[in-house]
Amino acid sequence: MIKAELDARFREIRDKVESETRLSLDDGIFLYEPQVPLQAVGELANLVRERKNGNVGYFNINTHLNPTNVCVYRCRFCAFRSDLRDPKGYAMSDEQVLERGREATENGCTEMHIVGGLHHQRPYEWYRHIVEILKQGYPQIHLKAWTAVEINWFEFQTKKSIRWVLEDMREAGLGSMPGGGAEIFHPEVRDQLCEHKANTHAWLEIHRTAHEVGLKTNCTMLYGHVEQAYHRVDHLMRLRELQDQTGGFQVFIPLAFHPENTKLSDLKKPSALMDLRTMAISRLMLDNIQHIKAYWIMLGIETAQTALAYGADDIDGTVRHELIYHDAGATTPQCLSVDAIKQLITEAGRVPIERDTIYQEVIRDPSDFTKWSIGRSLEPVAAT
Ligand code: V47
Repeated sequence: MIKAELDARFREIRDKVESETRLSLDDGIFLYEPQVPLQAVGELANLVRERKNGNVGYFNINTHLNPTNVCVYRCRFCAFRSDLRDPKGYAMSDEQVLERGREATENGCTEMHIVGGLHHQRPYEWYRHIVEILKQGYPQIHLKAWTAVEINWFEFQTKKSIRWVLEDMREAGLGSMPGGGAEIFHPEVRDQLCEHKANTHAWLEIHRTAHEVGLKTNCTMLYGHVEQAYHRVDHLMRLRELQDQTGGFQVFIPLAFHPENTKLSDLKKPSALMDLRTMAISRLMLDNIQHIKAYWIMLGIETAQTALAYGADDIDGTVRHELIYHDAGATTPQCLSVDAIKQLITEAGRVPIERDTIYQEVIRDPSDFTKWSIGRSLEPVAAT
């Protein structure tokens, strides 16, 4: 495309964004063209970000729990999974699970992010029991647990419906669902990455049902491996379509592929430029999802900070015990202190606000940091 055509096409998109007109599949693909300056895409995304979320940078205090890494599936992008008889394989005891709850409470965590492998020999009741004992022991902590891939596995194990599984898990203590397992929806790519696990239809139906029963969920996209721009934008459009129907997604998290120790280790990790472009295009395409998360564990601290000016308004949490990215070669720290996370948001020119999992303000007891209460809902904070 010659420069004049390129400029005219970009102006068309800018007019759409300024007038709050929805972008098309072709618009999204065009914005991935390397000749379209990244900074210009970022400026547009920042406009939307400030319109939707003002000058705020959200974070939470959270911890991860991966009760087992043993998994029946062999996704090519995963460095975390283990075979049943591999010495690396583990499954936690109740004591180990409860110890994590105790540690989370001591650290003032408001959220536990719980996901793991689909263990060949652990029944549905084992997964339910983990949620139940944590909720009984530590009722204040929100349990954001099980991706749609796990829910799909529980359906298979129990021979019950999605709705039954979700309602049963909620009764045990499930608070919301994380966004993992989405990878890339387009079958041309999904079949190359993880042909056996929950397909696109199943992933979307599980999130639809979660929204119908009143559970909030998150959504993700794994990029920077074998996919093309078309597949990424198609993925975003499928999420946008479901959100039009249910409104149940809270936040979108673009996840950059980390190749180390995976079956795709010959690929290069996506560049920071690709990370920022994907962040910005996600913000522009997903006009109906309130938040975009720059997951610092996977992006690195500097890119996550920059992403706060490229469409992101959330940085995830302080995090503890993260394994999925660290097993795949992430060099980010294991966790950040609350002061450090506030500092990185402030340094990026944003105002740090601690949220809980479902975007309510967290008010800390000034005399005891580990005690907290829930304040106002933070949805939505419009620019003034
Ligand atoms: O589904 C696995 C991805 C996801 C690799 O909901 C990999 O708030 C890159 O979903 N390189 C799990 N990515 C993580 C996830 C998540 C993270 C943070 C916040 C939330 C949320 C959700 O990680 C998997 C997969 O898409 N993944 N292996 C890898 N080697």
